[in-house]
Amino acid sequence: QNTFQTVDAVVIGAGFGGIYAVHKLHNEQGLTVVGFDKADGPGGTWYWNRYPGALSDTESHVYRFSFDKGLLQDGTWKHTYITQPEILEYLEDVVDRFDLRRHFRFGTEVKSATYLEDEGLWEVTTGGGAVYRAKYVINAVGLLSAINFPNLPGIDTFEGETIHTAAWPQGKSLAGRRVGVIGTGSTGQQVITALAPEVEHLTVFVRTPQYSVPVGKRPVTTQQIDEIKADYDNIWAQVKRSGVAFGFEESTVPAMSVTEEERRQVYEKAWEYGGGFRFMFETFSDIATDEEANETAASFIRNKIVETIKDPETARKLTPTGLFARRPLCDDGYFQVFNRPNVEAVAIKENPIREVTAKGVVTEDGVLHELDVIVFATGFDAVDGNYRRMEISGRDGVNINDHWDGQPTSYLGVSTAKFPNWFMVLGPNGPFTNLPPSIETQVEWISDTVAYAEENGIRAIEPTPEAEAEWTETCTQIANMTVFTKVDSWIFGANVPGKKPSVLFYLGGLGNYRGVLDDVTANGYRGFELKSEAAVAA
Ligand code: FAD
Ligand code: NA7
Repeated sequence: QNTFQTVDAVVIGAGFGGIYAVHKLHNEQGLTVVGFDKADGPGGTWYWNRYPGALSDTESHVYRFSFDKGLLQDGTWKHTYITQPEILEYLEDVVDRFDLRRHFRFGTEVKSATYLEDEGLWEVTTGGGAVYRAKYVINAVGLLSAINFPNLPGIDTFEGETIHTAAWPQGKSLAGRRVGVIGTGSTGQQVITALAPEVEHLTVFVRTPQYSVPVGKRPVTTQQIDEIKADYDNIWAQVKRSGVAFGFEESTVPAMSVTEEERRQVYEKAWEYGGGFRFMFETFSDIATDEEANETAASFIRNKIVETIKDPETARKLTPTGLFARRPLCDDGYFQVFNRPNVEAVAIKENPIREVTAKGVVTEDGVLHELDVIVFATGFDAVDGNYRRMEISGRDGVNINDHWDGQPTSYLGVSTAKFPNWFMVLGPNGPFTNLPPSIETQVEWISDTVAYAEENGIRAIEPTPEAEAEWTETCTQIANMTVFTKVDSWIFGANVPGKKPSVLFYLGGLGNYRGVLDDVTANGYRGFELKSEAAVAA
């Protein structure tokens, strides 16, 4: 017979989401909470992604928690964007500031969660065999966290090293080595730009070239930081009523409503200032929704790439075609790197990787690209990936993989039918934004809901299948109004072999999302079924 410990709530994950959830539930509500992370410390994304060049592409002053004024006033940063070591240190400080470390079990993977209907409790087991029972489970397992590691033919025969960017060993340097990088998304661009000056030779395997604009990383003065701190109330209010929550007002001007010359000036200014989301959403109102508008931005970026990369053949390999419709990227000198004599681009759509051998990567043209290290910047099994890696079974023994057969769904991105008292932070069909303010929004909603249940003798709360279907339909309709659905990317789960592409985000913006949550709560948890202790006893 297994012995188990009983707590009020189990929190899975120690990134932004898990840290804040433990703080809310324990420090503010006095519940007993145990948090788990398979990492050996807090930080989540920023614990794992220690690759050279890892940087947030949200500006420093809004890539942080907003919930505590003292924390905001004590915060500081050196540049307009913060690096991985700085974010990790920030999150470690938050954990210590709010005395949260003692609630976490690090180096501990959660293997399963099973709902025990008679007890009204979840039974959670860890990789080490520990068993916990809890009324509530809060999953803060990360949406870009489960690694996508493609299985290239012959990879096991490679005599060099392979490293995924999201499992980068602390302090690992590749200086002086011959390195191949597979993947040119946000991560690939960052690691390529950082590695180029220090490695002996860099081979970049480019499958789909991407649109990218300068990030605009600049030093900041103490005075600039003080001005932001003095204005934080307004800044966060604006972030939380905006769409993408990146700290700027989204444009309301359609691209085709101005002259070509005016458009060029707007893009040029945005290019100079920097920022991927700014370029897509602060310039014009319809780049993400109208193909003609989209093409004006896309062609501007293509021209910049061609101007930047000196060798025309290399420029061709790095220049995207078609819609500018993935998560908008920004970089710190990525295209310039291809002018270096030690950097080479291999276009693997036209010349695919045939196999990996002991010495390196062989492409279809028969060329062996000799390598000491292969870096996989191949991204993530986004959004539902970490859920599907656990054994999760809800009411009536329904497994999450069966419940999500075909498409992962949710009601409001935070809950799903048949899984009572089981909450998700950034679950399927949650908001697509600068994420800390969305994470805070969801954690606050979840902890308020837990408080409501505790105060009102609620034994179980879960959404109705109808409410879940309606939310899925809402998210699908909104996604179909955008250009994002027209290209393959992780935003729709179209980046992992065998994964069925589907709508994974609410693209209606954070302001609207917060309005929906408020409305649901104000209307007696519309769409949820609440079962009281009294009803069960009777
Ligand atoms: P995470 O930080 O991903 O934490 C989840 C944790 O759960 C992980 O530590 C994981 O180990 C743990 N976990 C998962 N499953 C289990 C299990 N079964 N048992 C135990 N532990 C488990 N967002 C932005 O808004 N702006 C950016 O600029 C930005 N840049 C990014 C750059 C990179 C390289 C990456 C990968 C992501 C970036 N993101 C960015 C997204 C980023 O993930 C979020 O901003 C945020 O950090 C997510 O926090 P989280 O707590 O939800 O999840
Ligand atoms: P992404 O954006 O999913 O990029 C992954 C890259 O890896 C992309 O260029 C892929 O090419 C490439 N890839 C993936 N699998 C393969 C295989 N099998 N062969 C060759 N190339 C491959 O992940 P990132 O980590 O860059 O960024 C994800 C998010 O995390 C980002 O938006 C930030 O928010 C942080 P493809 O484009 O699919 O042709």
